Amino acid sequence: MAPDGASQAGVDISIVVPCYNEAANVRPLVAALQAALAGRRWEVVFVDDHSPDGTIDVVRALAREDARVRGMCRIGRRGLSSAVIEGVLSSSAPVVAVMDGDLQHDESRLPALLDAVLSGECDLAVGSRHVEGGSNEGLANAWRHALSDGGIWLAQRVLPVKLTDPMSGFFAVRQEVFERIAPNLSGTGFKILLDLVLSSDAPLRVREVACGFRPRLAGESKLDVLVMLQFGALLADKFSRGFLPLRFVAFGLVGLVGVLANLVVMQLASLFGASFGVAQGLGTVVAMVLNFILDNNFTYRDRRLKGVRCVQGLALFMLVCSVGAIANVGIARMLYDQNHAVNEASIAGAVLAAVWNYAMSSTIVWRP
Ligand SMILES: Nc1nc2c(ncn2[C@@H]2O[C@H](COP(=O)(O)OP(=O)(O)O)[C@@H](O)[C@H]2O)c(=O)[nH]1
Ligand SMILES: [Mg+2]
Repeated sequence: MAPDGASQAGVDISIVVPCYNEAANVRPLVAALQAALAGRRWEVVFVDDHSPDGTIDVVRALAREDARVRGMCRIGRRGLSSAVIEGVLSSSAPVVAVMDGDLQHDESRLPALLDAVLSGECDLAVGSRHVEGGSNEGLANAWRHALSDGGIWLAQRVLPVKLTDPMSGFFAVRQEVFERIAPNLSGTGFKILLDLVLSSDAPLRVREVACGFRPRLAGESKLDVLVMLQFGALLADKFSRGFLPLRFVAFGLVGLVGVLANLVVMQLASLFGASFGVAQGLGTVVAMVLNFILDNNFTYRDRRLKGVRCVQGLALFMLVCSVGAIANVGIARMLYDQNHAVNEASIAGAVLAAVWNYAMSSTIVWRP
């Protein structure tokens, strides 16, 4: 007997839907799920990153009418993969499916995906556009097709299991399997399936189910150049077995851009007759501001600072980098005094400053 007020049992299936600016698609998606999952005990969890179009309000309104609908709203965070992770971890169902919120995934394939996992046949069932019967016609243009094919080719070089569509965002997985792998996930970017397969200690038992990929119902795609860079970084991270954390690689690349900017500005300032001290000061400030902007939009995109917090962050970042620069010069000077090796001394100083800047940025400027 269930206690007073409790329903008889929970659900068998959770559908996790990451969404950003999908207000117009929420109701049509729930209607589509209702039809596709008739006769099953299911729930849908929308994970929204505080979309400006009020996606979460539409979800809440629906949830008041239908107990199978849940919404999670994350403030000050962005990211498809991390949204999926939090949605799946919020589920108590034995099997969880992940699908996009724009109706690009064909919900009529959901039962096949779910049954493959529910039957115990596999741990993970993936909706594939590239097995017999699947299709990819919803991709917007030839450029998106080329990107998708290139990404798949690259991903297949590192995969421990055979997947014809490792970039798919449509899959079902045993919840406990996901939960076991969750601590190893990188969680950044768009490619949670790839992350999942690459982060599992033992190869997963996988099945593929042919799936169509329709054009988006409403709104626009959020895939952009930064998302693609994050994909490259995810592969680098997994290739190096976590030795090179994603963020540190990004932070280092941004740092190199800063060094270049510093040199260019110094040259220009000298051309216009500035003294060495003024030129160096100007170059340093420009490099710091540029680095802050790039790090805020790329390296720490999921913790992006806005408004007043952005200004405060910039001030703190400049302070941190100044301490780093002083330490850099100090260490280089000290080592140089000891053994007069100019290159080694300056490299050691630069590495120390980079590690310091990174550690401080990750903990106090862009706080987790
Ligand atoms: N919560 C959350 N969802 C996102 C984010 N970016 C994309 N999505 C959702 O992830 C799904 C796939 O994104 P979409 O832009 O359609 O990618 P595309 O199909 O590859 O063009 C959609 O439901 C988006 O609303 C994000 O930063 N946070
Ligand atoms: Mg889409």
